[in-house]
Amino acid sequence: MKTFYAASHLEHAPGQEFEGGRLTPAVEVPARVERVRAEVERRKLGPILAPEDFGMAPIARVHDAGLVQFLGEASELWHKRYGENAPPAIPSAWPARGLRERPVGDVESRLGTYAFDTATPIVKGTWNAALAAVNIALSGAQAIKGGERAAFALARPPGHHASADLFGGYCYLNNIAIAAQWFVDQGLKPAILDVDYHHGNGTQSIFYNRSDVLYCSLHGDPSFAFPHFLGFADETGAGAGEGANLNLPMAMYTDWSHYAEALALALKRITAFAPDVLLVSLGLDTFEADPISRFKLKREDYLRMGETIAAANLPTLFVFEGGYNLDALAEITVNVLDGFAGG
Ligand code: 6XA
Ligand code: ZN
Repeated sequence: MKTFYAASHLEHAPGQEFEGGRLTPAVEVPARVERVRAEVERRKLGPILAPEDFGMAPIARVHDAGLVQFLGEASELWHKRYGENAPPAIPSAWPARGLRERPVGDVESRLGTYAFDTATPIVKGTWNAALAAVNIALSGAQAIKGGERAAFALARPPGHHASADLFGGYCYLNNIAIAAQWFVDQGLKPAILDVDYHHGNGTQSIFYNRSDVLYCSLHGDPSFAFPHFLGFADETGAGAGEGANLNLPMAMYTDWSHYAEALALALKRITAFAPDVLLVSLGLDTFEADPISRFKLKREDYLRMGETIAAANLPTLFVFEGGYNLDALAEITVNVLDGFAGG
């Protein structure tokens, strides 16, 4: 299986996020991807390739022009306002109910308009890293279109929380949604399976009114898990998209036996949708010792996960998302991919 990787993610290292009432050390760190890359090499999964540059057009198919413009200039505006040595850009006020969005305001107005949390800081290298992550996902998609059975987009920063006009949850541009839209534009029918611990609110909302892309997500129930405000079971799609969104929120401490049942349900729905390609938001934060999540999957369960996904018998693009236990992350990521390859 081909892996797509770019070193530019190393420059996206905010170091801290605002969480639990204080600045805390970031968990979404460059070492995540570096360790996975080393494990891909060690276990000889296949070649590691640099992405191609697909330009801005595929991004514009999914994201609002104002968000894209802002992300591209946010760091510069922030440092003009607060100085060269200012900490990473984090919003401190939002146009919540009754207040007016300011997509053309100053850097604080635009941060509040386009960000939905305080965990997604912007630094100088953020924009280049976000663009590279998109190109990584698109390069994986192109490999699939070229006939590969599977590909691994080792993207960072992750993407599934970013909607058309909001960034948050460590995500700036929605890598997997951009790849799914690219498949649609190539005349192919994609389904998305999101196995990250967190609901992919961005991916859901991008395709919520559409019948041409199926979104299925397995995640911690938003009544206790981020992103808190989307991902409930009664969100089934709207308008033409009614029935093309499946949320399977699960209880705290869910283990493989329950997880496997939900995964089987999701794959049944995916098979019924009869897609040409499957895209997997591969988050590994369902692991029992993940520092920010509360599921109980074990190292060997990820091999089963890969085998189960392979049984759907679809060309499959894996796109890296969350997962923060640095001791296990590389092993469990490659377990999924190995399980798939052997399944
Ligand atoms: C911020 C939590 C962000 C979760 C990010 C993630 N308090 N998403 O792993 O999949
Ligand atoms: Zn996650």
